[in-house]
Amino acid sequence: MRNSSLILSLLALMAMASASSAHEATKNGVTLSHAWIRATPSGATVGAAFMEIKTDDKTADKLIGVATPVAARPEIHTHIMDGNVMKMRKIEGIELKPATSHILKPMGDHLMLIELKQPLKEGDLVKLTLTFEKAGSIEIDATVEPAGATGPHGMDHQPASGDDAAKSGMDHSKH
Ligand SMILES: [Cu+2]
Repeated sequence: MRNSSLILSLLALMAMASASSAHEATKNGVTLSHAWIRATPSGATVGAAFMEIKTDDKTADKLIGVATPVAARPEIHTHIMDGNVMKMRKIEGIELKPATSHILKPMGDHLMLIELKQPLKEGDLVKLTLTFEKAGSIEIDATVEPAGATGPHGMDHQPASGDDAAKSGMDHSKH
């Protein structure tokens, strides 16, 4: 393929650009951002991780796996209604259409970190590696937020692309 070396150098440039911020990572048209995890009490064996997964307008892909040094058995989860009880359930993957923002958030799709090897302490950074069918593996650092947090960095919800600080419910007052 005569274009393959051009594509490779473009990918290398994109990798260099995204390396400057571990809180956002882009590869092959898939961007991960605002990754966070809830702090766990000591003795807890399970944690949950959240973030935004965004595709560009040429990219359809599927999240098919997650790995992290802090848990032996991470899984992709969703919530379903069982009668009128909300339950979470393991799923094999998450389909991503082009130009969409898929939000992993509390009470929605999330990454379940099962068999934690250590408690997750507020302020820690935890590496998550998400594997996509086409884009391959993408690494991002998740910040560990307080146990009751509903969003990253003092926000009251998981921000989506296009949110700015003024609109995103930024709340540093800690009421
Ligand atoms: Cu779960």
